Amino acid sequence: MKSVRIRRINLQQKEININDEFISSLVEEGQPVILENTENLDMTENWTVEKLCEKMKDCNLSIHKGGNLTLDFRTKNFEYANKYPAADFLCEVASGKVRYLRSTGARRKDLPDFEKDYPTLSSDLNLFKPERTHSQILRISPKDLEIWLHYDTLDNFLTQTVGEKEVLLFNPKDAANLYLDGDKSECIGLISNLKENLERFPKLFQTTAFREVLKPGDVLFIPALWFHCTKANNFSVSINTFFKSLPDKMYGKDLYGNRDPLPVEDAAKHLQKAIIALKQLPPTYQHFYFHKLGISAACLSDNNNSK
Ligand SMILES: O=C(O)CCC(=O)C(=O)O
Repeated sequence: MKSVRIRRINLQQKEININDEFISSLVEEGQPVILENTENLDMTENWTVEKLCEKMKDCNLSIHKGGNLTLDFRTKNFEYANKYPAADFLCEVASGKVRYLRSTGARRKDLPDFEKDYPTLSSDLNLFKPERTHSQILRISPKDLEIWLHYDTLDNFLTQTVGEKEVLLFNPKDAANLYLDGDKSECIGLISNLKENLERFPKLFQTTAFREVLKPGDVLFIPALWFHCTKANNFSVSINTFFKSLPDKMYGKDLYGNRDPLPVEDAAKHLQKAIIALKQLPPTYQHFYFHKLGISAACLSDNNNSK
């Protein structure tokens, strides 16, 4: 596995303001980048655990609760707990218990809107909001909590406000070597247990890992479809902003920022029809024509599995 560091841009040195024009240039470039030396995004002093308990005292949260710091969405080694008093959650996180907040909207079907949902926090910082923002999500983790490797279909700014967070990203071009199951990877704990993962999943050797440690005030741009996992080095508070960069008509209703664009869903339906049509033929013809039409063996076995 090749390892490279994620490029950093010092906003003050380069006299850059984060505005929609600058954001468009990042999207066009399509590479992850860390914006550093931002104004008023380091909340180390303002958001100590005690101060957060006070600011969030009226909040009841929906959280992830488990016993293993390496969270795995595929095997669900955690459960969801609702109406969790924020003070209890924060004390447990501070003492290293396996708890994780990925904030939801005010009602479950609402998109998370950090500014509106957490006014006592959002008034503390200068969080920029791209014109085509989809949702803004508050994320709180204990030391050493690692989030599974996955991709999202929206572009994303991950703003680190308290604590340090290690991030590991892969280019979408590496998808074939990342052992995918839907939008998640079978490789779990890539940051904490890289050696074990390389032994079990040898195609990882062919990938290039983009790595860095986010510090309070850093903003990581994660382009759509880039795989990412993160690990908090200590008590961590981040906010991530999903925004759209494709034409509006290409996005369906999507609470989590990971629904495939509508043309992809359309293409998948056509592909299913093609597979069903070819399956009318004897096996020798099937293999010949699947190959000729460039339909991969993976599609074929997916189709077999679903039967
Ligand atoms: O660092 C985290 O808590 C998860 C970040 C993430 O997956 C995202 O912003 O999409």
